[in-house]
Amino acid sequence: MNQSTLESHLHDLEVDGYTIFPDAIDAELRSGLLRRVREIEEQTLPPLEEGEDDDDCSFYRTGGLIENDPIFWEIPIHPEITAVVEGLLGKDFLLSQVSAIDVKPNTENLQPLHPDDALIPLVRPHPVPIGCTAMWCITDFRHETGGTRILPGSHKLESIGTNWSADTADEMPGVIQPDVKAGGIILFDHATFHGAASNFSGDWRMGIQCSYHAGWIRPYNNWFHMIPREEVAKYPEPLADLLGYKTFNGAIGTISDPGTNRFATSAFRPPRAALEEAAR
Ligand SMILES: O=C(O)CCC(=O)C(=O)O
Repeated sequence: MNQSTLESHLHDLEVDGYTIFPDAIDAELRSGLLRRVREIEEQTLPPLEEGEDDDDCSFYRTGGLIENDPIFWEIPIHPEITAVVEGLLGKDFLLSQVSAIDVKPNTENLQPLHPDDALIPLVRPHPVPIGCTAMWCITDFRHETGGTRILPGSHKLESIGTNWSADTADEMPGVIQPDVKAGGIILFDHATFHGAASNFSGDWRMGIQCSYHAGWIRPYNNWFHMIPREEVAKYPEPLADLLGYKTFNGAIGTISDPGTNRFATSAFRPPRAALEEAAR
């Protein structure tokens, strides 16, 4: 990506709280992702329990993608997206969470507008961006299909002047639903209010949400528990880095050696050492 495109995405994120990358997903990769998520849904969706009705749920969410199949490794390390994420969050940012969201056809699904950093106890607006989400549009995203709703500029607001988890927040003026063709990616600041929407079409609407955090904030997922080191040792290095096998600013996230050392600096090893040991 050239410098002016990078700057233009960063400008959109700064002003509107989101930016769009049309045609950002390779067509073969996109159809592979669609196929694989659908297979996982079929294989892992639990049977309905007594009294449960599948019609009562409006979308399926699929987690554990990275560890499920190497096809998903491409997502967090997408070169254009990560260049912009680094511009937004700074060096040494981390992968926070990856999951697929498949919204059913002809379904009401007004997920309350929310910021993805709602659980972080910092006052709004934040002095610096602390996280962002890349929504991979695996199928078409638009009003009819239940494309993600976004309140532009809301990352700069202290609040949106209403109880945002109440239904009334969904009627807020200014909320948009960007028209993004399958293969595009919407990147938004975690502080930007957004939410899934009703799907009026006869087709499923699939997105894969890939979320990142600044390197000094704890990610949503605990990758160290989710993926054994022996597996991570086989991952591409940039992906292992994103899971936390690198330091922030050279010091945060290191491995302390047990025992006494003469010099404090010699007591720490980079987290990558754990992968090298696992691979041996
Ligand atoms: O699927 C969407 O359009 C948005 C989903 C979302 O914001 C969420 O699950 O947090």
